[in-house]
Amino acid sequence: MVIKRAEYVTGAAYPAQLIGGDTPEIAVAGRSNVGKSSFINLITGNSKLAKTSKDPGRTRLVNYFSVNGGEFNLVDLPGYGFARVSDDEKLKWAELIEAYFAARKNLRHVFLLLDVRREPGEGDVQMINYMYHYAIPFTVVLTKADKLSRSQTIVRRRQTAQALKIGADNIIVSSALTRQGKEDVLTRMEEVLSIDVSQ
Ligand SMILES: Nc1nc2c(ncn2[C@@H]2O[C@H](COP(=O)(O)OP(=O)(O)OP(=O)(O)O)[C@@H](O)[C@H]2O)c(=O)[nH]1
Ligand SMILES: [Mg+2]
Repeated sequence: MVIKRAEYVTGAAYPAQLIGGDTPEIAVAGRSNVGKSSFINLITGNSKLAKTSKDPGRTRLVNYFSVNGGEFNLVDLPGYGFARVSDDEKLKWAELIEAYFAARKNLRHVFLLLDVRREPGEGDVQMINYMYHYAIPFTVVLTKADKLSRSQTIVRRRQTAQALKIGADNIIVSSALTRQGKEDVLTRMEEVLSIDVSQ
């Protein structure tokens, strides 16, 4: 997969604003500050496409990016697990995410991002349960690999696989700084988009 161009399409704050249509979608999910927006910028090769921030909870919208002039949409989902949000906001988040997954017709794959240094949290497990519930295929990505040594990363990858009961081969290690993992993600995207879902 070569991403030649990517443009911001729209951000949905409410379920009614989620976009339909037939364009395949690949979503990026994970807790606040895990590096979702940075991951989208890494994959598209455009460091200014998705807004990144040191302050957790920056992305409150479901943000759509159109790749290669409509080949597919990359979707930046709002992060969870941010302690300093009100119950009202948490509810709004849950409604938006529920509505997103419920109208998941074109959703081909989710990249679930986890910080390589952290144990999967409650929100991560909930997200995985959503994906099993709706039978949405997903790949786990360990972000910020530049923060650990190679050997520490290998250990974290194995531990994460055990904690989530998934194969270690199904986990991609990435870094927005060193661009590690970019090619693996692009290869996976190509695979998931080439699966014939019409039957
Ligand atoms: N060292 C390092 N820092 C990273 C990496 N990816 C993201 N960051 C930093 O982590 C912080 C959060 O990154 P974002 O991409 O904004 O995270 P997000 O998941 O989109 O956050 P929300 O939109 O708030 O949910 C920023 O300060 C980024 O520069 C990485 O691979 N390595
Ligand atoms: Mg973000």
